[in-house]
Amino acid sequence: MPPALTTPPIDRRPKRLEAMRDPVVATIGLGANLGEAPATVRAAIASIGALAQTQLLCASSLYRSAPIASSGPDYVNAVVQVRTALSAPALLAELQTIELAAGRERPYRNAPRTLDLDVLLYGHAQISSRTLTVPHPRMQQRAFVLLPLSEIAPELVSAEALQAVGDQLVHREIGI
Ligand code: A4P
Ligand code: MG
Repeated sequence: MPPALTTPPIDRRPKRLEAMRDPVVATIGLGANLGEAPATVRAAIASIGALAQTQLLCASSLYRSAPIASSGPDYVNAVVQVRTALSAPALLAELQTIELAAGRERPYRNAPRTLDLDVLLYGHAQISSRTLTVPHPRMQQRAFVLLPLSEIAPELVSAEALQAVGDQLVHREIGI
């Protein structure tokens, strides 16, 4: 009988390279109500699709709605899904870089903004850190998230959830 092997096989997989993590489908909400909001949202969708290790899977139409718990002009919102090998914090950091490039300022909470990019979902992950909460804690309360999300991923939005925000007026705008 041969002696039992005591040395475990060598794990040659790189441990710390972002590039080697399994891709995840992430859902991102976009919003803007200052400046050329439709153009900004469209450009942001292109920027998200151009992120390293990230592939744009689908993008909703643009939707227009009055500010909710915010102020200023109407918002333009959209939702996209990507397949990404970035970690959730790395994805958030990339989205914040895109926000900054679009002139995002944060004078106070819920201030009008040139561009807001929120990680709505990151696969099935539940994340609760100082800088990141996923699923986004307010997404179920917002028609400007649920309507575009139901357009591109209807399986993620129940009829009950849509009904619960049915009093919020959101217009799908094909041409903007
Ligand atoms: N943070 C934590 N979790 C997340 C996440 N899942 N995605 C942290 C993105 N960021 C997340 O965000 C503040 C901090 O939240 C970040 O530094 C990040 O570490 P922020 O974008 O600077 O601040 P905010 O905009 O005041 O917060 P947030 O969460 O984006 O606001 P909401 O609740 O999304 O509301 N009305 C209409 N019609 N359309 C809109 O798009 N948007 C808001 C913003 C209010 N009313 C609106 C709309
Ligand atoms: Mg935000």
